[in-house]
Amino acid sequence: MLRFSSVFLLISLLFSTVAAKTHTFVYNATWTLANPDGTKERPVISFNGSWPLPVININKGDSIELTLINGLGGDATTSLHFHGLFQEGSNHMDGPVGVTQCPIPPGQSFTYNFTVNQVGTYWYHSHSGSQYSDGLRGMLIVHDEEVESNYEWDHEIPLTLSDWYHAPSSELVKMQLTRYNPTGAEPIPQNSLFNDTKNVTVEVDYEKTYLFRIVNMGVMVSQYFFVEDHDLTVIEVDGVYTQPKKTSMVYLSVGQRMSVLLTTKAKKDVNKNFCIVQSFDDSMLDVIPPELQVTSINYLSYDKSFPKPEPSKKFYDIDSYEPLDDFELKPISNKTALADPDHRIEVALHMDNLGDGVNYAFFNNHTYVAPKVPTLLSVLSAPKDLVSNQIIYGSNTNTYVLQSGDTIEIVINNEDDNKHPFHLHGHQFQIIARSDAYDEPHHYNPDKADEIPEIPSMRDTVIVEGNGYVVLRFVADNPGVWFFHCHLDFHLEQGLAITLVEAPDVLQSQLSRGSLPADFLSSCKGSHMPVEGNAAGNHHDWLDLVGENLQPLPLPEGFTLKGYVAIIGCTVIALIGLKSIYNYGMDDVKVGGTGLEDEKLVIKKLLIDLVNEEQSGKIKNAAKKLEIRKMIDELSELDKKYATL
Ligand SMILES: *[C@@H]1O[C@H](CO)[C@@H](O)[C@H](O)[C@H]1NC(C)=O
Ligand SMILES: *[C@@H]1O[C@H](CO)[C@@H](O)[C@H](O)[C@H]1NC(C)=O
Ligand SMILES: *[C@@H]1O[C@H](CO)[C@@H](O)[C@H](O)[C@H]1NC(C)=O
Ligand SMILES: *[C@@H]1O[C@H](CO)[C@@H](O)[C@H](O)[C@H]1NC(C)=O
Ligand SMILES: *[C@@H]1O[C@H](CO)[C@@H](O)[C@H](O)[C@H]1NC(C)=O
Ligand SMILES: *[C@@H]1O[C@H](CO)[C@@H](O)[C@H](O)[C@H]1NC(C)=O
Ligand SMILES: *[C@@H]1O[C@H](CO)[C@@H](O)[C@H](O)[C@H]1NC(C)=O
Ligand SMILES: [Cu+2]
Repeated sequence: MLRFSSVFLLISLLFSTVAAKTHTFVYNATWTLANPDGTKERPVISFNGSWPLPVININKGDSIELTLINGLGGDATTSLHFHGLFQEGSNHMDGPVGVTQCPIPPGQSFTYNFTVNQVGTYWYHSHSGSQYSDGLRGMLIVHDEEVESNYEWDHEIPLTLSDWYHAPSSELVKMQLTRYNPTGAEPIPQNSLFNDTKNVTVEVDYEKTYLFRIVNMGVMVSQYFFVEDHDLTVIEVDGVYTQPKKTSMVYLSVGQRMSVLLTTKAKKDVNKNFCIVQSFDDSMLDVIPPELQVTSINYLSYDKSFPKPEPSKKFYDIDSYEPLDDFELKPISNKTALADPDHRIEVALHMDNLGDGVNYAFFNNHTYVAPKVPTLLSVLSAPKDLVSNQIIYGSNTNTYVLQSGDTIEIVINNEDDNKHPFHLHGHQFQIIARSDAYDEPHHYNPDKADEIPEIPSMRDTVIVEGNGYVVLRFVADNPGVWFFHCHLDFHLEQGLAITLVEAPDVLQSQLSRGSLPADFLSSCKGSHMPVEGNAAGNHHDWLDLVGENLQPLPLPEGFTLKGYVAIIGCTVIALIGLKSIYNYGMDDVKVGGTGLEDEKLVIKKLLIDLVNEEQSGKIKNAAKKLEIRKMIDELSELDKKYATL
């Protein structure tokens, strides 16, 4: 009997380490109040009234069934993206609204149901507008004994960094996308958070190794992280375990993750506690309000009886920081660089104003505008002979159709002064080349660039420096519709995205419309979105895109807001932009003195030009006509309103 039960125990032990588990969660996303930075209570999005949101821990091979109930009230929609997960065979669980799903309408729910065959540090967040800045984000850690056995540690500590805004996401987006912000200055956060709070003390023992799994869950600003007088050893980036790399400091853009080992000192060598330092990358902030704490201090505590450490002056000298260059990290798999690509996508990135005065972001002169039908549903409903035809996905979705098995290269030439953290859904890519920042745009030239590293760094979110470039490669081995976008959420709202329609023919045979879960379709029904047709919702004539969503018209010929700003309103308008962002509440801004006169002039001139354009009879496209009409109406309204001021 005894022998039998020990065999049974052995079998069940074995089973428990290999058997895949299904983790079931039901969460009602609701508003609650929180004050994580200790300076202002604000509404945040909770799960069942609790915030911060839980760290989800699973093992490789496990499944997740997470039911998200939209209990936000009003007309707020939502969705969830599991950042970094490939969603192999479950593209419809990826989360970005308008790309792979319809928004989850108020009162409805959606079950994210998928299996995870990856390892490492991930996170989940709303992929509906900028909503995750309202706190709808949390960590997801995928454990795997096999890969973890390559390293040694005693304790594992999840850690989130983020920026924090006091205004709700809906207001932040309004601040960004307004003609009062012609320079496209991003809203400045009020604070940084460390594990969704501040002033954290991490208690440690002597001579132990700690694994910090770090995620930057912010919406805008990259952060530096280091621990006074302690080395860090990086062993993972974005779900890719690496050959260990020692450094004194790491840097994480929003969306990026890193796992670092920290070995504590021997008792005889310690007579104090130490600072854990996080700093914003201040080069990403257009203005640094005096009350903004750019560098924040937390504590590594060996002994509570030691006094709190005094931060050194050099912690505040961000210009002197020397973080690890992620380009140097080599995957533990030693995967070598992919050979010359079968398909190269080369895009130039720039920011500019369109006719509505708003500052947009462009790839090859096209800003991303979500289609009327989520792109995945266009793939699933398209006739076989048209499914690989890029035209059906619309002229403003920046869609590229990829062939199954091809090696894809994406070249981003950044013609903007800002750096941008780009995230690819559904894949990890190799970083083939990456330039420094420049004052003037430098396009990638393979003949002049450095040699491609033999074993390139791999990850799913990468920074392209201001006026620089980055070159990425991956194999199109995961059929699906994958978004590729700037993770700086305000830039995504400005349209900085492309859509990769990968192996749509294969995708059609893997996933049929009939097999989509009922809650998927009822989200579309509740959001009044069609579930078939091209980007314009047309399923009769698939090549007819009339009525598709289009970007606003350009500024009228000979009129550039930038030029205008330079000539007349330079300081005035630029200041209005920055100041209004800083104070927020854009539509209430009372433009004073010359500012108002400038504004009146801009409106008048735009109005005249648009009316002329409309009456010229040159515009044949029905959607464009409608767009113009709408703008004329809006501008007339404003013109009337301003005439009385
Ligand atoms: C959260 O609320 C939902 C719906 O009210 C309930 O079904 C679920 O069990 C709750 N989950 C937790 C973790 O409390
Ligand atoms: C953190 O510490 C500072 C300085 O002591 C204090 O002003 C602030 O309120 C604290 N914040 C939180 C969230 O505890
Ligand atoms: C979710 O929360 C909202 C707001 O509190 C509530 O009205 C709704 O009944 C909840 N839904 C479920 C299924 O518990
Ligand atoms: C999740 O998917 C699995 C496998 O496809 C299926 O058996 C299960 O019923 C699904 N669960 C839910 C809640 O839809
Ligand atoms: C962060 O919060 C998580 C979840 O509450 C906790 O497990 C972890 O220890 C915290 N990390 C730090 C560095 O305090
Ligand atoms: C990768 O290369 C390193 C150092 O060159 C070596 O120690 C390691 O065993 C290699 N790993 C694999 C999986 O080949
Ligand atoms: C974008 O527009 C500019 C100005 O009209 C033009 O010079 C450039 O060639 C265009 N770029 C692309 C990729 O179409
Ligand atoms: Cu960006």
